[in-house]
Amino acid sequence: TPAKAESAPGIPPETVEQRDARMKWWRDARFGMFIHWGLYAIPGGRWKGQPVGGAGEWIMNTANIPVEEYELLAKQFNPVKYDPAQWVRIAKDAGMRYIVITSKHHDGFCLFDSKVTTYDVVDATPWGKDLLKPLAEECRKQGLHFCTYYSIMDWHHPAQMRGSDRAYNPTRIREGRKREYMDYMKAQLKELLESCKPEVLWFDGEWPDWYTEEDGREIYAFLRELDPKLIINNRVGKCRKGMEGLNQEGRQCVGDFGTPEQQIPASGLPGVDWESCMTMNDTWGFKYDDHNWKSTETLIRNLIDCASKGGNYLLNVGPTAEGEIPAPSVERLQGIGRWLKVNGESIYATQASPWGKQLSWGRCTQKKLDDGTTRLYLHVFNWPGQGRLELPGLKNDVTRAFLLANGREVTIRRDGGKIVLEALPEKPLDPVATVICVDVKGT
Ligand code: FHN
Repeated sequence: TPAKAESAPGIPPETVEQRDARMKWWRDARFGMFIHWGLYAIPGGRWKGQPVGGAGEWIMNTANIPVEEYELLAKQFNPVKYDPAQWVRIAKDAGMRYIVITSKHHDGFCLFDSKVTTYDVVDATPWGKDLLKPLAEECRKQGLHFCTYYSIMDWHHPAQMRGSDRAYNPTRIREGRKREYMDYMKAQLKELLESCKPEVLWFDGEWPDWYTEEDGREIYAFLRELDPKLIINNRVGKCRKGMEGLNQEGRQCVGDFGTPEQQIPASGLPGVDWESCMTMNDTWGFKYDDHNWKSTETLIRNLIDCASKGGNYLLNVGPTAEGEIPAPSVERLQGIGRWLKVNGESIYATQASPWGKQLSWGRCTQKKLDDGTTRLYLHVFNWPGQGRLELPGLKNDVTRAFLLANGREVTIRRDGGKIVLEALPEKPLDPVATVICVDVKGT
């Protein structure tokens, strides 16, 4: 009998092969766009003329805004510059292979047409149209995978009450109303699946105590029954270790991949699917006053770092209330796209580095080629002097080595237990990361 990949109680049984087939596109994709968009983009981190600290999408909580007051923002939400074709084009040109957008964040406001609430973009805003459906259609048209984020914690739903601890603020459930909220979630998730067919359901806000592991299994099983191919992150259940995002050891966890947040694991995690989500500045939702942008170099190296450890990189943008992706984000995405155009082969559909430890000069990914050889992609961050680079502990025969960007061959010399690449150009072809391909026999 084939091994079961997922054996948590209540979860549909699946063989390893079935699971591999279901996860294939996602594992190969390596790079996706996260989009945090909602009413919070209107204040953009300012409330009543005052700057509000923390992430922009948390403003309702951080500024302690009552539901009735926050709700009024919906009347102003009119994203006249929203151009889903352009958003998808920006993601695609950046080399991203999928998009994950907030369908409902912690504030409870829905970007899709929900029949179980009027607190959505269709019923409550001057815009009056579903925002997710056209994006989903554009994704399919331009060949990207469309995915949705959904928050379990909900500061607007009457079954939940915001806590008094404003920094962390898990909600409490009102007496006897848990089932009502579970059914609300299931109704909305079904609506989402039917209206825009997301390929990943990316849960969040699972930490309030009233939400249990068992609830997670119920939601997971419900969704996989509706769409057996769906991929669901581990925040559907209660297994993740804080922002480290990976599952706690020794537990039967629900969910298909781990979710490190604002960090990248220190080393590869054989047999574990994971995706690091990260902001480009210090907020997920748009903030007028956040200019603390990471450099393009950092973002490219983060993507490489994730790939070298067998994970995906989900990079966030926070569009404005009018519907524009901020220019600094677009610039950075263009820079990443330029690098990937030349070096994408070294990222997509690759596996983690064969070297467990980090290498002094950079990172490595690998891929099995059709002829059975393995191609190592050396991502050189620190270009070596004297035109030579040492590869420790490589016992396989090396058949060929060349620079990915221009195909120029590199001299290979065996020196005992290590391989030395020689006659490298004096300067890197790209100072961010120059990729050297090394083809070796076997694995
Ligand atoms: O509280 C949220 C936060 O606003 C944002 O959505 C991130 C994205 O991963 N997740 C939560 C914190 O874990």
